[in-house]
Amino acid sequence: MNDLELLQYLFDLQGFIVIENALSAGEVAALNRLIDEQNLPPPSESTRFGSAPTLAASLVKPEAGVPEGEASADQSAPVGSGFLGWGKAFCDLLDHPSILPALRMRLGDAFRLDRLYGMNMTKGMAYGRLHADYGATAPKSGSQPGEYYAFRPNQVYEGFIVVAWALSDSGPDHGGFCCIPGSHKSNYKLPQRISDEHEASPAVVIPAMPAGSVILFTESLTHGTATWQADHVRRALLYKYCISHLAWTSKRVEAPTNIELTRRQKLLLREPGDPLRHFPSLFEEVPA
Ligand SMILES: O=C(O)CCC(=O)C(=O)O
Ligand SMILES: [Fe+2]
Repeated sequence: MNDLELLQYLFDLQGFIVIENALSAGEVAALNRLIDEQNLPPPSESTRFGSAPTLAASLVKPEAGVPEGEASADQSAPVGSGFLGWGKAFCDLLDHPSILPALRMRLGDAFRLDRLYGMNMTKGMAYGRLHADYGATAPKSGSQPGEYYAFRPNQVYEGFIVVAWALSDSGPDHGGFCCIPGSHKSNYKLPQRISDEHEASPAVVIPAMPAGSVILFTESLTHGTATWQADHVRRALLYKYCISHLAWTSKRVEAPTNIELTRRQKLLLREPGDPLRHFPSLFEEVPA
């Protein structure tokens, strides 16, 4: 079984996969250095940083406790391209070789980046109840259970895939990202008993992610954030991708004006369009 087959199987089974050593220690250090240079407000004031796009208020009244506009908690004065403008290293994560084969396997040849933001947390911070954007637990009553995870011949259709890069160690001893493995396929809404005390539920796991790991998860997975228990700061960079015809908001991540992007990186920031008809393949070789 090749690696991709294994990743495909585990992603489908669990709703997420962790790839360790996706970034070298040098890449992690360079990204952390660039973030340090931003003099961000302390995590206690703003859990999120470097968000893009900056979002309009949701048209739908949010359910209590469910994060609404993802940039709403970001006090770091982001601009249209968010942290992409902080350095080439952030742009190179857009189509980093560690994630590209897995993203292509999930989303095909035409996909786009919808939004991004960073997360930092310090000891004792609790943030983020369990939620899922699609399926039975989704806040929108109109979505049918499993609508975004119907299994058709050899393809899985779902909404968004989040790629979250760990820039500091996180895991069961630290807190951070947590989820209910397999919940992307559940036909039942999250029971209130688990929602009320998700950190006490044996159904909820906090995957181990040493710095340099990356997690890919489907937004139909029931997931959230567990209280940060570690002395060091949590740092993660979240990039949210979807098949090219989908969009979450009417706003777009803008290309940074100070960094030259590759052809593929530019394509990832394009307006939505029908895959391979109004949105080109990200993998086509274009003659120079
Ligand atoms: O990485 C985490 O803590 C989860 C973040 C998340 O689910 C969200 O921001 O919607
Ligand atoms: Fe989420």
